[in-house]
Amino acid sequence: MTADLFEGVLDVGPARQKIADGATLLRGFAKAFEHDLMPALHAIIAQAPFRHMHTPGGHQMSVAMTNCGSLGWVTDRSGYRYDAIDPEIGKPWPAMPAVFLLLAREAAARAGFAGFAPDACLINRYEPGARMSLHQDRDERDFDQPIVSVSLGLSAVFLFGGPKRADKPQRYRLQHGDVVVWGGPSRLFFHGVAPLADGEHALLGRQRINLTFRRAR
Ligand code: MD3
Ligand code: FE
Repeated sequence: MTADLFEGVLDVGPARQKIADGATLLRGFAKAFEHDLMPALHAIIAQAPFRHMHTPGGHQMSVAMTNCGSLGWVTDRSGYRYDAIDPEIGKPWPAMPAVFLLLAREAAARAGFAGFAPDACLINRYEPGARMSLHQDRDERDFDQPIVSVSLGLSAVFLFGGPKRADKPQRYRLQHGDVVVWGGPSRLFFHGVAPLADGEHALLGRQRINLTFRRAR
């Protein structure tokens, strides 16, 4: 990426914003990958369609999900876990496309996590009204590995709390192309997404898609 050539030469300023200890916001970072990202995303969805999973408590999630990579995150009545098999299809999740891996690696490297090699990408689809309540991501084996999130389509208000559920969340508007790398202490902070407001995005229409890249094992 051009920005890398200029790193240390030009001040990239607001392009890289530290939002917490270990958390880095890269505004618009994914836009340079958009052209290859969209067809890769469509190919995944064709093989492993979005579905509304159930929480262990029996509630259906308002966010629809699918995965790519050698492992996918799933939830059902028996709990949360990573699984190599898509339970809807009974087959392995689609492979992680090269452009997904490249985007995740480059973003992680820019945030100080060189060598990030995700084995799972959870793909979340928000339609107007969909939300994600405050939670921690604790189903991965090694919390020293960061999580890289990529926002596409309609913007959303991201709620970013602290190490305790009761910590009052800060609100960040995440827009199309924004990438956040969550490592260090922030890796285990509570977070969520406020109900998606209605709107129309030029590329994605009436939805927000979030990719989260993880090292599950
Ligand atoms: C902070 N997804 O899939 S991405 C999730 O927008 C999830 O779909 C939200 O939370 C979404 O688990 C938020 C930002 C995010 C992802 C993982 C994190 C923030 C995080 C892990 C630790 C701390
Ligand atoms: Fe999460």
